[in-house]
Amino acid sequence: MSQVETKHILHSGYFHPLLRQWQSPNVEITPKNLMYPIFILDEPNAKEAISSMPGVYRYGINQLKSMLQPLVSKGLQSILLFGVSNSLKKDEIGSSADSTENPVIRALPLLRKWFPALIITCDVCLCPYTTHGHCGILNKDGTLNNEASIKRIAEVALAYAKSGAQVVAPSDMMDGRIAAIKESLGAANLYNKVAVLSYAVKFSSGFYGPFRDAAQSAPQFGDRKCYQLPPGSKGLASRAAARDVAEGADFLMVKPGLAYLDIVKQVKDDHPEYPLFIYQVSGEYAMLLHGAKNGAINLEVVLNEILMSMRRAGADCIITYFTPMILDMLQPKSKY
Ligand code: PB1
Repeated sequence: MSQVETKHILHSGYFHPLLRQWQSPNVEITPKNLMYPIFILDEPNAKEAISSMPGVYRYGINQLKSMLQPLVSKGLQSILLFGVSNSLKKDEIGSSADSTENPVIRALPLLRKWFPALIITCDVCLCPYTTHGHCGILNKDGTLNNEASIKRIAEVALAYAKSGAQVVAPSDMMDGRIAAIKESLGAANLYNKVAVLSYAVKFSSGFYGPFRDAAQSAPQFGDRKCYQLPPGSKGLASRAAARDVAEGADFLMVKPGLAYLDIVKQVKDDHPEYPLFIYQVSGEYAMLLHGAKNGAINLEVVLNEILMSMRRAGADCIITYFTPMILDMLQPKSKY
């Protein structure tokens, strides 16, 4: 256990040029303000379309380099990995989350080799790998076993860190998982190599449906209302952000995005010294796409307005499935 108080650990928040840029917020949209979520499937050559998210795919490892190269050439600087498994066994504790067969574990060293300048963030959760589909470990009565969950989440975060992730992002919403992850990173002497992006303020929302289809991660019974925040609670949002700051998070996140811009402003006003991420989730992505397809909106114009609202509310980085389209929008326009 490191002798330094985890919240006094600053090096983990700026050991890389991109992280240092994140510590210096601006309002315009540039590639540094974008993080691209990517689904990695445990079928090496697969490229599976996701019907609920047109334009978004599950990629096998052998598809990643050719998919990412053009985006990196256009300025892509950070990605967020989600593992999806068609064949890995699911069990009560999500053993496949950090198995050597896990597609994220297998992709990390390759991605670090192919794209040395890219910041690779890994979502850390058990839901894609548990038989019950919840984000933590359950007691026999179906309630959450929080202590067992945060121990397991810290193990998975450490496995991704050791495999090459420069940022780990626990989306599980268990109480105390940030301190557990920081302690495991400290014990492995990884404080100045791996940052923690906390999904600190994540609400129980109707906007996650397409993702759960994409990641095959829906709860098999009940819901996530006992661990994701109640949609109407500013108070819990404030307390969750303050708690994760105290436990040593390097970056904070509000999720979903559009319906929670007031919370984005609240969190940024409360913690201006922390880079703040906002996640434009799958339901927001699908809603805009279908609206544009049906002629209700001009997608580029409305997307630009939403991105600016997110930056204006205080978000420093936007996690969005529209990243490839935004990178194209940011390309210098040809004069001819
Ligand atoms: O795009 C999205 O909808 C993101 C969904 C999100 C991923 N971090 C979670 C929401 C959910 O399914 O409850 C996954 C939870 N680990």
